[in-house]
This record gives sequence, C-alpha cells and structure tokens, in this order.
Amino acid sequence: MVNSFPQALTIAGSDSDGSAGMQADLHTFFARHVHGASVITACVAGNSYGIHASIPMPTDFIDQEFKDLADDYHIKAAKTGMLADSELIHNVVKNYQAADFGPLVVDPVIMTKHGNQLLEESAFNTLRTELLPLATVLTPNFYEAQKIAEMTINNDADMEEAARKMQKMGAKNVIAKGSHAKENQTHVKDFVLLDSGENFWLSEPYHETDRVNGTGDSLSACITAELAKGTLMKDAIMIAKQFVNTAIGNPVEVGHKFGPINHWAAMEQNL
Ligand code: PXL
Repeated sequence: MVNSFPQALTIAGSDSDGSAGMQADLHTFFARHVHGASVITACVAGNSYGIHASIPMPTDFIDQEFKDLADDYHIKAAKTGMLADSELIHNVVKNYQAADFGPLVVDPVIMTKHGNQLLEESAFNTLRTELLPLATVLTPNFYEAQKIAEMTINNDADMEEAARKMQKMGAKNVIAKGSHAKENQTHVKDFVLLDSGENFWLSEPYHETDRVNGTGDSLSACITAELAKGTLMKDAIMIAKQFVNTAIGNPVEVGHKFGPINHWAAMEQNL
C-alpha cells in the first residue's frame, strides 16, 4: 500500500541556521505529517546571533518553481513568509493567483525579533495592498499588527480594533498576536477574528526563554498544514497555537544565543 500525505507549500526565505523561515515551515509540515514543498524567495545567511547577509531570488527562477509545482503536485494550502521587496511580492501574487494552491496563510514578515529587516521599507505598502487581500488567514505579530493597522495597541480593545481593520483591508481571518514585552508576564494572549465574525482570545503560558526563533513561521506553517488536511479554520488555529506553545516550552540547545523552538516536542504531543 502506498501512503498518501496532503501537500502544502511554503513561499519563503531560507534561513541558513535552520531556525526560522522556510526551514521552520518544513520542520512544522513534517511534524504535522504533511508533505512540504517550497518556493524559495530569498536566502538569508545567519545564525543564532543574527542575520548577516540576504539576497533575493531572481523572479524568473521563482516563476519556474511555481510552474514545476503546478505541473505535478496537488498543493492543498500555501503560506508566505519573507518576501524581501516589492518585485518579489508582485511576482508571488501573480504566481499564486494563476495557480490552484488552496487557502493562503500570510505571515506578514517585516523584521526579525532582533531587528533585522526582512522586507524593504518601500515594499510595505505593496504587502498591505496586494498580498493582504489574498490572505485566507493573516498572522501579524504585535509589531506588524500596529504597522499594518496604523495604530498603537495599548490594550485588548485596541487589539480587537486592529484585527477588525485588517479584516476590512481584505484578510478573511486574522490572528493578532499579543505582546511579549511586559515584565513579569505570565501569559501571551492572541486575538482571533474569523471570517464569520466569530472572535475569541487565545491565552497560553508565557515561557521565559531566548529560544523562540521561528515561532511565527511555525504558527503560520502549522495552520497551513492543518488547512491542507481539511481541518476547520478554528481548529487549525487552536492546534497551531498549542503546537507552538509546546515547542517553546521545551527548549533545545541549538546555537549559542537565540535558538530555534523545539519541533520534536510539539510533534510528540498528540494534537
Ligand atoms: O522568523 C522570521 C524569519 C522569516 N524568514 C527568514 C528568517 C526569519 C528570521 O530569522 O530568517 C528567512
């Protein structure tokens, strides 16, 4: 008997130390028993201390990556990560619209937690006006939510307002991720606004650790993997949240400073 697995796609940048970007996405797809395909958009050289160089891929190469997948694979869901500049966003939007790759999870990657820019400043508007309206799910972190919604988020009501604004901009479902910046924080709260208008807060314990590289990538990848399986949106989001929380709560020693989350711990959990 030949086993079959759903196929999902990450459209993202490669992170050389394997902690974030495409590598975190592929680890997550694997852990969720989904075959992971990848359209590489950029290459980043870095390690647990930071990012030291980055180059975008040529757009004709990206065209070919999309074509080869469309010609052969049955991609059931896709996600975007690092898109580097406006030209790449235009290219990915064009290719995704021409393909039939299912729902799209947009992780609006702008910069790393440690301040390395992953999207040119001038490309931000392209991301907001061209990519965001294609999002079946948008997963901004606290910084990205404020930038996209053009407002400061000071409390829960602000967070809800920001999510509603992003939904009005065209994202069907929005997960606005909470801040980690408060002292003595015990929980992280994310606000979820579904297409139907249903909304709720997700709260998970805050873990004091430096090993959180790839958290946002893995959350959006886990949602993508679940959507590829046909899991309902709300369940996909809750599974992804728990997956990432387990991966953060069981740190691994990889790299000397800001290491990756632990996909093995999350994989061993029966979600
Ligand atoms: O986690 C954000 C991210 C996305 N994509 C690439 C990265 C990073 C962070 O380091 O390197 C390629």
